[in-house]
Amino acid sequence: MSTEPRPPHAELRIGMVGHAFMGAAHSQAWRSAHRFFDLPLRPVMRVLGGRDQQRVDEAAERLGWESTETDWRRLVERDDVDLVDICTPGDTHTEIALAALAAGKHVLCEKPLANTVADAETLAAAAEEAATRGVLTMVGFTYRRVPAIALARQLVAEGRIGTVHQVRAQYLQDWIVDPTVPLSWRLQKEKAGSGALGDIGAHIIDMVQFVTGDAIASVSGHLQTFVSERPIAASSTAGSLGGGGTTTETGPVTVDDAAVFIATFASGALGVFEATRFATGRKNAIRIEVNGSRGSLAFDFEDMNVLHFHDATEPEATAGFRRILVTEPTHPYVEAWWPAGHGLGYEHGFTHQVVDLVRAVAAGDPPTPSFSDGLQVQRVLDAVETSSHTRTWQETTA
Ligand code: SOE
Repeated sequence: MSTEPRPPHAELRIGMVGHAFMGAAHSQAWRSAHRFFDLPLRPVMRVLGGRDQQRVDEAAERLGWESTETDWRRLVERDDVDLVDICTPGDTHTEIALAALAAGKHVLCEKPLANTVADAETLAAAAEEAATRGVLTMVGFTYRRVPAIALARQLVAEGRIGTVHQVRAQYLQDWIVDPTVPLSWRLQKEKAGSGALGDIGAHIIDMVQFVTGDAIASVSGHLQTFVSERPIAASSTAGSLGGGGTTTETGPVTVDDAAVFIATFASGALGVFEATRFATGRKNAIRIEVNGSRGSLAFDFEDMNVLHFHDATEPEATAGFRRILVTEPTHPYVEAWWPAGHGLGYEHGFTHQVVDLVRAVAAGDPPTPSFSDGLQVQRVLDAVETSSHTRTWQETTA
């Protein structure tokens, strides 16, 4: 065995801003991606950003970051950071991402890309300019990288369900049905942009457009707020998904609790969408069904290792939905993990996101979904909101 020291593996040094739920999910991905997948660059968790020194230090210790900053501006300027990962509420995405791109850092930005179409346009333009300098960007629509969803995309692209005619998509949660759940940032328009629509509706818009390879062209929607006043959280750190103490004061909920819309696609296909935080008993159900001329696909995140496939070209006598357990090494992303049948979870989508991003950065190839893809989703969200306010159909084009 050679006694020569091994050359250091080339590194990709990460600076991440935000350390709540998404920060923890992203940290897990940065920690584990290169331990399961063969990556051309080894992610180094260089610095974690957060506003409060004690809290960010504790989070860095727990999540595995080497150092901390309490000012994101210092973090994006640091010479020992190559990529900035933005895991903060939507109202901060634009400023942080623009500063990071200007500083020559690659950017991974949580979804939705921004709170407004105007901001998303600014970001998409900045990303395009940055790409000319070899600086790359990606939006965190992580569910694309659930193996069953990646397989669904493959089957549609291979023509296995023929021409897509109809799609129905639901994202169902119930974490704010209780009216005493505090008024977190996710329920404030100036911070979150919108409610169920942007937070979880954005995911099903991206997933459906990804699986079908088609774009939503027009929408007719309705937004509803069921609980319009909620107790104010005892501290700004009160759980973003409902936990934490409250004060006796209340404040207005300024976003939707539920959003529904019907959509036409560029191809002429038709879609029905529903995003809600009031589906009592549904915790994180993401249900997507795609019907084509030669077959159908159906997925539910509450059974995320499974894809249902109906091949309508099979003889009638034996045709029917078959349950594919998407855990074979031949299925997307699965080979790097466990033996068939052992299954993956929510966190693996984030790991796959890191894997694809690191490979793209190493190759100098633009990753997907791009900021332009994020902008397109933002246009759909905006069209749904305008449709709800004006009671009219809206086009999603610029
Ligand atoms: C909260 O509704 C939330 O955490 C979303 O913000 C995430 O994007 C989704 O993955 C789970 O639910």
